[in-house]
Amino acid sequence: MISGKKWQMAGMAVALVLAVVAAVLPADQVATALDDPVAVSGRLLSREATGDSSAWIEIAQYGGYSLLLRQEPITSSLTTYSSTLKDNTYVNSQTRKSINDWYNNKLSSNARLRDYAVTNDAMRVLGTIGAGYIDGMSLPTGGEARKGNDIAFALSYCEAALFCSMQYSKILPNGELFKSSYEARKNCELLLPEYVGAYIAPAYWLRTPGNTSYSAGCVAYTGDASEVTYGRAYQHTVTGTYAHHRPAIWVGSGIFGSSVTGKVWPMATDDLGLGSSFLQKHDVTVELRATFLTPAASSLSVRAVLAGDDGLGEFTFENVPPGEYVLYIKRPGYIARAMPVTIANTTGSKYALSPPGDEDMGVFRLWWGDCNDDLCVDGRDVMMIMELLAEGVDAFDARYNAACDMNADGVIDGRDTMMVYEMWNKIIWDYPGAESVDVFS
Ligand SMILES: [Ca+2]
Ligand SMILES: [Ca+2]
Repeated sequence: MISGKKWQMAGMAVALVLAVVAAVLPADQVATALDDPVAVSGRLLSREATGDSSAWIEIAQYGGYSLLLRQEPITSSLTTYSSTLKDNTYVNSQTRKSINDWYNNKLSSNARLRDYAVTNDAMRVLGTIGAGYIDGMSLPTGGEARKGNDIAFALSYCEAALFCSMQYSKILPNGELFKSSYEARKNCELLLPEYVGAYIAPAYWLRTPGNTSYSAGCVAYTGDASEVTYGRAYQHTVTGTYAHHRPAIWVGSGIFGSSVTGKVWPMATDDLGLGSSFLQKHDVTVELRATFLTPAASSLSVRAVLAGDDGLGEFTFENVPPGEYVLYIKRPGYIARAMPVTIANTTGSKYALSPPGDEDMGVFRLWWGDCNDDLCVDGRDVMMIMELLAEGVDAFDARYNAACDMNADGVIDGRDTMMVYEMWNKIIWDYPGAESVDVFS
């Protein structure tokens, strides 16, 4: 139950935010409607996750949908807004034509982006000049959209101002300037090509017309010799100016995949006064691998973190694409643990993984004694310890091997040997859940 005091504090926080907004923004600033899309900051979808040759940036959310903007323009070449230079309507523009051609003909036909793309109403909300900043807000309409015109589209002026720009102005040269939101600026900083301070061309065209018949909306790198105009959304860029075509698209947020968590034991907890570098040698690494022998990409490889007093650890993966994986858990000196895992194709799911049966009580417990990482505990592991023991190797020695110091006390000695005997003859397939894992491919 939330106490009255907390409610009161929340109310004060809202009042404070409103007061700040009111102080900064001029009177003609129109607040966005409550059910408008909300700006979000810079989740990147990799090339692998989209099947496109560029990564994409999530710039806004609406219900279970995400508005994505392509991190790179369609082509590196700069192009005018329209072929006649005088026509500033998006429907006839080169920008729209190029974006449609890209979506229908250039993007791979089996790109994952197509699996999540949905229809939208962007062509009905192009945005107009001087009508405030809620004019031109597209929404997803949820239909299947693997192909078709205007599934991918140029942002409107208001979408650029609110979701991906550093600053925005109504009309140059005398339009009032506003600083874009934190989220919009973070997203703008992610755009490629990176701003290097010498660009003379606008960054990308918008679908909103400009304030004269020869101008269109645009987000500029630089545009005015007397001002710093990096990342500024304009409605006054001449259609004959050269700029990029950069598509946006509404997708189901399920494209970002699921979060996957679980618990492991035991973690090393005492750094012996040697600092974090000592503990890192004993880290528990957790991966979601395609096969047992295929190391995971960095996005699917994490280190467990301490989650309790008794060496309990937990791991978390974010944005896991749906698919079949081998969960792979490894601490030096411990038998690698593995289990087949299926991540289903559903929006925003959370998976808490645990081993089958009662033996582990929901925790992926690791068995010690496998110094040479051959997935079984036997005399060869004892031999490895004996060699270092004979030379008195400890944590200060360059030859220190964490896999032979299973109790992580900084010394390789008889106590580690005893640990090997405790798990004598255990093999990876003895772990609950690991019976069917193919460790040879
Ligand atoms: Ca072994
Ligand atoms: Ca030891």
